[in-house]
Amino acid sequence: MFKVFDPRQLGHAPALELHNGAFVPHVDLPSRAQVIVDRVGPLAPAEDFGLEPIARAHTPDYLAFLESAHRLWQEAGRPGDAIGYTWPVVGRRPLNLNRIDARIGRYSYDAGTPITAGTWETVYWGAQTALTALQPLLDGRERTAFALCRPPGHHAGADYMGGYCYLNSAAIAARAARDAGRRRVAILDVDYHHGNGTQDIFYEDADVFFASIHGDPSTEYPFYWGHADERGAGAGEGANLNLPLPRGTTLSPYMAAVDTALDAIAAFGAELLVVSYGADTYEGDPISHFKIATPEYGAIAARIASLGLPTLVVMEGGYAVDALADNVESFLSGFA
Ligand code: SP5
Ligand code: ZN
Repeated sequence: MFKVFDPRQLGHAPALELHNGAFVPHVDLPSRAQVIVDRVGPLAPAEDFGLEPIARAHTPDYLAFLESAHRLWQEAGRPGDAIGYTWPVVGRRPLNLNRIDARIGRYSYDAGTPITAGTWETVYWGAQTALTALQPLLDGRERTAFALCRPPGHHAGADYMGGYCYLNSAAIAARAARDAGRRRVAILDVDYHHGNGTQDIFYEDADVFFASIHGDPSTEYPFYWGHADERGAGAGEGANLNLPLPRGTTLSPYMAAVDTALDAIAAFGAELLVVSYGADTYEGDPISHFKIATPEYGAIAARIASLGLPTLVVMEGGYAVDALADNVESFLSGFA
């Protein structure tokens, strides 16, 4: 398995997130990546594919915002991380405002996703990490690859950040695989939280199938996406599959959902698979509520591997840092 990690992803170190009415220490620590590097290495550094493949999944105005936001925040005399406090309600008319607070509100949907001094460099190299890991799958040198991306990406849409995510590395890689000639690409999202950004990016796309297994959004973040009746729209109708599961879900019902998703991906005729892997389905995760045990990740991955598709694993969430290396190692072992 080809594994990629770029150390330029360690610069993003958000201080605080808004949680249950108070600012608390942020859970997406740089150490999340470091403990995985220390276990599953050696990992190759990223090659630089530039902004063009990133701009195939994100809008130019959003990228300009993200690149400049922390500088504008500092120029406004603010200390610390840039974070929003006012958001336009759904349906509000589009306005091109310059005020940094208005721009953050326009391009985000929560207060868990601060922009730090190191955010742009980190997320840029996160996207390059996914693109680098994709290459040997495209030229047939490898069957599986692991992109150790940090921060996660699956909550980021074409023009918004949220859920600790800024650039959607899995979506960028899936689009790059299409652009390289793969006619049909599937994304299987097994993070605890629904991959709303990925769903939005491909919602009307008939050639990228998105399947997600996640905590039921009627009780779980991100609430406004991930319901079972969201099936895609326009040309993409039928190419989106949400499999919400209740708090407390254990391996057996989880694996039944994996089988449902894999059957749909096989029927779709995918030529390449991107897996958004979150280890926050782990029974000890501090912010999530499934009951998957460490050795069970290998069984889940083996089931996914039975599809026989070239597969790119992209790292998403997982916040039990003490168990994270074990969980990732277990998951990757299922592809061996
Ligand atoms: C990629 C990913 O897993 N994003 C998850 C975003 C979840 N944000 C909402 C949950 C807030 C929990 N914050 C807990 C802080 C406790 N110290
Ligand atoms: Zn998650």
